[in-house]
Amino acid sequence: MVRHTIHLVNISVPFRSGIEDMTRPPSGILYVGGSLKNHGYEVVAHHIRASEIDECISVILADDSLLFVGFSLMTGIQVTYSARMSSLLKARNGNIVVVWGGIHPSLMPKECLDLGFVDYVVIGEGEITVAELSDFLAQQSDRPAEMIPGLSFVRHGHWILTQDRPFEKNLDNFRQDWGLVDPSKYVRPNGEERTFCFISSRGCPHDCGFCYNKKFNLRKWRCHSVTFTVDELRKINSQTGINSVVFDDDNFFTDRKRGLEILRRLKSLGITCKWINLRVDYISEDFLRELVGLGVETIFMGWESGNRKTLQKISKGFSPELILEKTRILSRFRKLTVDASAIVGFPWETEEDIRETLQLMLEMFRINPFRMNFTIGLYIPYPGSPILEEALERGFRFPQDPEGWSKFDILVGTMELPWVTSEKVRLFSLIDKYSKLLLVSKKSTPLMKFVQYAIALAAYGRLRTGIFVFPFEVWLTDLYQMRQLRRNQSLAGRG
Ligand code: B12
Ligand code: SF4
Repeated sequence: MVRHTIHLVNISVPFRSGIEDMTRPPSGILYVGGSLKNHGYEVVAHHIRASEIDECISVILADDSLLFVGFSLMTGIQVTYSARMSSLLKARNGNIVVVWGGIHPSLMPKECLDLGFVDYVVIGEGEITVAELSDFLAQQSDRPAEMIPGLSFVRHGHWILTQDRPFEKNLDNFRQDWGLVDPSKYVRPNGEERTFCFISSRGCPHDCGFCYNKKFNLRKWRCHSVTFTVDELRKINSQTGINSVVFDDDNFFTDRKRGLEILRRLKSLGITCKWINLRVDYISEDFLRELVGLGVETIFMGWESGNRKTLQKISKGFSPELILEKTRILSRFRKLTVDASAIVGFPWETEEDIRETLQLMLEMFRINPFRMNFTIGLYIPYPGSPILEEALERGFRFPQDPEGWSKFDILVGTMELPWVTSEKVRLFSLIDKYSKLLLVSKKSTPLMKFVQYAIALAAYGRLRTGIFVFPFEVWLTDLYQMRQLRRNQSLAGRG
């Protein structure tokens, strides 16, 4: 039998610190790779930095059993990197077949194919589609590409979009293949903690206006069973010695009973989940009590806005009053830290609307002082999101070429939004930095805590009065954090 090898590539992107995050597993290619291996194909996974593109190309070109190269990408700078690498591959060997999959190509298939160096786009859940496409490319099936659901390509100058690929009902039929990478590379050490990021479910039943979920997952939530999830993490634990897990699911607690059972069983294995994502309207006193009992230390909640109209327009399904009510409940759990995230700068928002969000944040701070880690992010229209239409009506346009996508970065804030001036973007960024200073870390030394309380009170004053001239508190904190980061990096280098 002829040997066929598929190379799968995930190019890492700079994250919050500006450094590439190589500590999160490239789950998309691990699932897809697992399925291809089950179908008898050889698979090589490349989770690389942008600086390693040339080296990776050489490895791929040297493989004489290559069937195709598959790229996994989300929206943003990953489009730029994947396009660079795809076009370089094509330039070196025009016969190489390039396949793109993942969130971005699934939501903008035509734009990706128009680039001229992408041969196929796999839309949505990739496991079955990629296996059927491989059979077609390897001429192991009589089925034409047009008959493979979940695929897009160009034939004789015409754009083809095949019928939708239905979601797999039993997610346990799909598995991340940990033999394709070294799992120990994905353990994040922090003191005694050894944390691993894992996906236990897909999708979300809600339809928040700024999120990719409604279009990509059609509000359908699918999950791995409790047993599957616990067994997978048990295996990773015995290989790498992890004692903590972060669930990167869209909405882990869609099924509360299942979620709690997973945490309970993991705890009995010595693996705790210290950080968990929870929707505001899922919060209740007894639920929090269970979570704290199971070792949860931080709740992440997207409260999104203090403006009623905005909450309605983004279909959040809760009101400013509910946010305050849930904050009161959270304040009863003194050991809990809350990562509380909001968005400002929606196309319709006036200065008064944004002020309401900041006022609600300060109200939340008064209810639960020094225990809330606020993020005030700028709204960025993402492909496929329900409120995108309104952004397009206000003159927003996606980048026209792959290089342009490198500026499409929510974290760096280099996006051009017709309804927000660059001056405002700078102001929002400063507000975000001051909001973060409202937290006093439980893990700080007594002296550091004293300094942090003083800075938090100063930040509160700034946010209340709106006076941000000479932001020395932010400069000092930035300087301190940079020093800490360098120190940690040099320690890691020595380790
Ligand atoms: C892990 C993660 C990251 C990691 C990426 C690590 C890595 N190694 O890739 C890091 C931390 C770097 C990251 C950063 C950001 N992220 Co992020 N991230 C995620 C997260 C939590 C999980 C991704 C994942 O692994 N999913 C599980 C896999 C199995 O799903 P999948 O990738 O869709 O794969 C399936 C299909 O798409 C397809 N497929 C995927 N790849 C391929 C490849 C081939 C060849 C084929 C055929 C098929 C295929 O098959 C797979 C199996 O069915 C998602 C949320 C989520 N739960 O999905 C957000 C998410 C992807 N992130 C998002 C965003 C917006 C960001 C940030 C911009 C900002 C942020 N949220 O902080 C930054 C980007 C920074 C930058 N500079 O560009 C959005 C993306 C929206 C979009 N349109 O792309 C998401 C969806 C979160 C959200 N709800 O908004 N992120
Ligand atoms: S923002 Fe969160 S709750 Fe809303 S649709 Fe997306 S994943 Fe679901």
